[in-house]
Amino acid sequence: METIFSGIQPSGTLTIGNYLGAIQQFVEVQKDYDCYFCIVDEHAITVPQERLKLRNNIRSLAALYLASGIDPKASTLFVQSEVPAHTQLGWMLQSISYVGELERMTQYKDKSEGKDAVSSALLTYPSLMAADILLYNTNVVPVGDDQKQHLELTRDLAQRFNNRFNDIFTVPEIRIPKVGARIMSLQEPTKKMSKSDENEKGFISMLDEPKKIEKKIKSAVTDSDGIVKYDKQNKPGVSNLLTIYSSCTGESIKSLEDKYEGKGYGEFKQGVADAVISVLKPIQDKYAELINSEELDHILDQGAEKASFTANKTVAKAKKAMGLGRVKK
Ligand code: ATP
Ligand code: LTN
Repeated sequence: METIFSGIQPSGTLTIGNYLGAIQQFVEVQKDYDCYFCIVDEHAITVPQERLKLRNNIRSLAALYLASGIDPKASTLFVQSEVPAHTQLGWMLQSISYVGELERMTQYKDKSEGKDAVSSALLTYPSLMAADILLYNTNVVPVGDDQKQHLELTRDLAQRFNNRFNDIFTVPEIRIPKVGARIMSLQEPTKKMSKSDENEKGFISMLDEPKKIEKKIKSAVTDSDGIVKYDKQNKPGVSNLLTIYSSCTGESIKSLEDKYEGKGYGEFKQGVADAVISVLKPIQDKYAELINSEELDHILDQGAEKASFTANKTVAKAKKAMGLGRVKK
């Protein structure tokens, strides 16, 4: 069976963008692959975090993964910082990453722009991400569109390591959903929806109450045409809502356009809100059962143990290939 790895940062409550771009495909693939899903808390600290909030976000993210349908019997769910092999291999991969290629990453450019105190970890973030993936001999990495560049770098680093030292890493493939790979902000539909957006109206959190979801969708930026039609260039707001609607219901964009032909945005937005609520409500109910349960800790303990087993083997191979440590006499 082939292996899948993916991670999400506990940097806030997940948005519908994270759900449609990432988690929904995780749930889909888990029966066909050996899956590892990670709460990448060491990535989250590349920008400042408040410790108690971070703690809560880690637990909350674990509960959301499970409430969304990640099955701990089929998949390994764990917290990155509980498996030290990630930072160990991350460091080794930093030693073969070039500053120039790291500086070219758009996520680094976006997150460092205009800031004067940028952590060095924000720059070396992709080397740690490559380690996450390469530790498990991963074949496929399901992510949203924004992670393409990081995945290409991961592939380069794997090949570079294999050529320079020893052929130990599997070069992974990227998997991006056909619809929903890039959900945009409700307020600025040319910008990606992001859980760390300062404007709360720009995103729908997976834990937003139905009333709030409805309100946010009703105040989503559209245009003055009054026509429900997919046209990313000229109608980014309506196109984004169509994408959300289609990913939530499975109905094609074309059939949604037909359904709302001659109808106004009011009715259309109500349809979008209903579709989102019907996806999120059952997840929220499940989440409430899990968040304070011991079962959650048990699942994460077992996940860390299982992940460590595989990851430690890879670290040992990588150390040997690079000449780190000793050979005992
Ligand atoms: P942050 O805003 O804190 O940087 P984020 O919301 O961009 O975080 P991540 O934790 O970086 O989320 O991403 C987790 C997964 O969700 C990744 O696979 C990413 O590609 C996907 N993802 C994030 N935002 C979107 C979006 N707007 N549309 C589709 N997929 C997304
Ligand atoms: N960089 C990703 C999160 C992430 C990840 C990973 C995704 C860290 N490690 C390994 C896939 C595989 C992000 O910002 N969305």
